[in-house]
Amino acid sequence: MATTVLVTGFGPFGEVRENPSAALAERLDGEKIAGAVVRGMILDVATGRVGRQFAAAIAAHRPAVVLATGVAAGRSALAFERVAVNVRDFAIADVDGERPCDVPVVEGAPDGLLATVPLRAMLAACRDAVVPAYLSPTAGTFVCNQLFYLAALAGRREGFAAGFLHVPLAPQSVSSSAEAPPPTMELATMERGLRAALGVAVPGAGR
Ligand code: PCA
Repeated sequence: MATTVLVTGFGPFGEVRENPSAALAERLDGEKIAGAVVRGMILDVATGRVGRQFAAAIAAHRPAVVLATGVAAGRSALAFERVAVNVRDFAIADVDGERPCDVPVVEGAPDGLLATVPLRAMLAACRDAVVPAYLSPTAGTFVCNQLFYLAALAGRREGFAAGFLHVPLAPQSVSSSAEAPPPTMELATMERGLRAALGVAVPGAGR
């Protein structure tokens, strides 16, 4: 059976009506990268439901690699997250109106879990593809961090590599206003970086 890579994106939330991570997951769904089949899936920004949605995707696709993605307004480049923390502390409500404060993602589980995808190689691959990227020390404490934590924990149990990529806003999600807009990146550039990074994340590919 072909190796599968699961790429998740998130739907809209808060002021983000078009989430670029959803577009990326859609664009990559069904593609072949480094001999692996990519499955793209869009998850809801819902703290009470994202775990079940993710578990169903894992059961359906049995991936060797999971790269979850989400948008982070204000980021200027692709941000590969190093560490997921076992806390949910939301600055805004999720799409179900939930807003946990200082609640663990998984009760009794470790405080932090590191990404298990090859971050340095993925970063180098982005640089080779001329896509600005960096290693970020925090994915925040919202739903993206929650999913990253769940993926990192499940990956240790089930034997897949897990990572999280935060992307900038796309130009189409930023309305013109009198104030200086946040940094943006074209979707095509994000996609190029993501493809390059996945190309070295597939087990046995180019390492
Ligand atoms: N970004 C949010 C959640 C969904 C998304 O795309 C975050 O950074 O937590």
